[in-house]
Amino acid sequence: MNTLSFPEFNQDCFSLLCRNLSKKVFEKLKDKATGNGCTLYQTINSGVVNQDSSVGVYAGDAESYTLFAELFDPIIEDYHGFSSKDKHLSYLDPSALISPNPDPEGAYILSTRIRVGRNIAGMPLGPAVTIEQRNEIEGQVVKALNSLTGGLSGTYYPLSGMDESIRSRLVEDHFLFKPGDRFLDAAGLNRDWPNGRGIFHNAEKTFLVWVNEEDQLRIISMQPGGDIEAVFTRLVTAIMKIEKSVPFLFDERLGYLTSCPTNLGTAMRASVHIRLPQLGADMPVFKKLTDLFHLQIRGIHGEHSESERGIYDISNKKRLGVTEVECVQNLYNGIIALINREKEFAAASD
Ligand code: ADP
Ligand code: DAR
Repeated sequence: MNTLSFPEFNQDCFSLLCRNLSKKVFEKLKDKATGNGCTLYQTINSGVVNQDSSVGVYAGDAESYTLFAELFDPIIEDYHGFSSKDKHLSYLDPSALISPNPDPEGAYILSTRIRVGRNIAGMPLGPAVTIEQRNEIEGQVVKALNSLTGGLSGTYYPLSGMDESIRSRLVEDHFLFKPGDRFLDAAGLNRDWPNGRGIFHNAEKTFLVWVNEEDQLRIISMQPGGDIEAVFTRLVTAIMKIEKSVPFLFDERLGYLTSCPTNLGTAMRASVHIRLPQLGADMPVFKKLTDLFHLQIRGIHGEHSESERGIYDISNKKRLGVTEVECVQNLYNGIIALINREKEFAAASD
């Protein structure tokens, strides 16, 4: 057991960890461990080592969310606006969307991607799995994926032994995860890399599944253009088929459980790559608009990356306390507002 002294946080640390870990909570939790041996030390290490974290904590298993609730609950409320008395509801019906293609001419939206994180019921989360458990997860998930038919049928490519030029091209083309970053590393999510990790995708690369990255599955639907309903429909079909043979880790209150608390609930990130050069030149206005629709701005290579050529990754920020349909509808409504403002700025500059 790691006997921990209260961590030193820099003056400019703004993570949800340093804002919510009081000395009182620390003293209460520092000597506790879950049935899988997950400790407070492991849970907070990423945010202690990386003081530029936005969140700074990762759960090692489902039990961590109850054993360390005095730290996780305020972080969850801070990020999602979801209190310890709230209950998550899931609603995965694409027919409930009101989302005709917002950019049929393709003047703004380059591509649409919707992903969910999932973990396996009965297994620890990534920070606490053993190498044997991770291999068992890979085997179970790949068996389920190889049974998919029609437009979802495809091939699994383990990261171990993958040709470096193929791997880097898949990352560059936005299909494959980047090698685990320092935040994931300090959380124990990169252990035994690249063992047990890989990617499944169909021939068109419109349906993909990441295996054993930050979560045990990242189920992804994506395609060029702005047909959000088609992307969502493909994703829901895939989720329903996979869940028939792979039991997902689900909590009545927190929804689908993930290692990072920002992904709890729907564990869904619905995004577009969208060209907004005028808005990009006025970030205060851009941010005000995205905040209004609970949207997040990322760079062209996802988290911790920069935009290029005025292209941004815009996605829903809230994932818990909203349904999957609301995540996608929030994104859609926000895109309409962003495109309209971009047009106004362009007209004004003519
Ligand atoms: P995640 O979305 O899985 O949490 P990231 O933000 O790191 O992880 O994004 C993963 C990859 O998905 C990155 O290469 C990113 O460029 C790509 N991506 C995200 N949204 C889109 C999109 N709408 N179109 C194409 N690629 C996208
Ligand atoms: N680096 C972590 C990321 C938090 C949200 N993103 C995830 N889970 N990929 C941080 O605390 O900044």
